[in-house]
Amino acid sequence: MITIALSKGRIFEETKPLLAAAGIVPNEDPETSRKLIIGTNHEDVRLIIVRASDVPTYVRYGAADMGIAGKDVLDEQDLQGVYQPLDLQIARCKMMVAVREGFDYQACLRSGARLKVATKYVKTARQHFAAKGMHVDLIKLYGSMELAPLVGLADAIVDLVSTGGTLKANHLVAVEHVADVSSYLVVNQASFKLNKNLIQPMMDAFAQAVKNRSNA
Ligand code: PRT
Ligand code: MG
Repeated sequence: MITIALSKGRIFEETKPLLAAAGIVPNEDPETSRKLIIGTNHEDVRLIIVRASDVPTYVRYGAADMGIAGKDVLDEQDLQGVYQPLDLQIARCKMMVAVREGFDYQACLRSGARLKVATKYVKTARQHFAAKGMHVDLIKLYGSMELAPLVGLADAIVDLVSTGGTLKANHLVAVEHVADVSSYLVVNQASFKLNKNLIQPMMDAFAQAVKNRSNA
């Protein structure tokens, strides 16, 4: 039996066609079902529904054999014993630095002022600003980063941007690109060795589906 850890929402929706390409169809929709373990048409494959940021944990400890998680999430975690064999190119977005409209980020950089930055992505943000030689105070948040500059908690945020609608609605502007983000297949290394006969064909089908889509 192979267990695949997924989060509901955009990752589940964009994973469905990849599963279909591997001949796997979930028995239920996690958006409407309250079940956390979902069977599939394939007797050897089941799905578990977890928080996006918990996917690497389930895979690392082998409670799931494989999973799908955003690069944003993966880069924040200890991935010992986990392969990241395939960029699925789904749930794509950009990680950006954003500030309040009218805040002069460039002037702030030039003056060498110490910036307060609120983010859920502390590790990634620390690396980004360190590489630029910037001194920042990082403030860890768990969500709604867009609020922080509006109420004086921070000068800037590091957050994901997709359409840009959320920034706009909150009078924020993106001022710097941190990283392109997409979701990756992650596989427990020990499970891979034990279940190669099941996992390898699934990985090949995902890879082919990603390739077909990028050629389409
Ligand atoms: O919601 P929860 O706290 O459980 O976890 P999560 O937010 O990490 O999960 P989920 O399902 O919302 O996102 C899963 C993955 O999708 C993330 O880890 C990213 O890799 C990817 N992804 C792609 C995004 C976005 N696009 C995205 N736009 N994740 C979040 N957003 C948020 C962003 O943080 C911001 O608040 O959407 C808002 C901006 O969107 P726009 O379209 O207004 O720019
Ligand atoms: Mg979310």
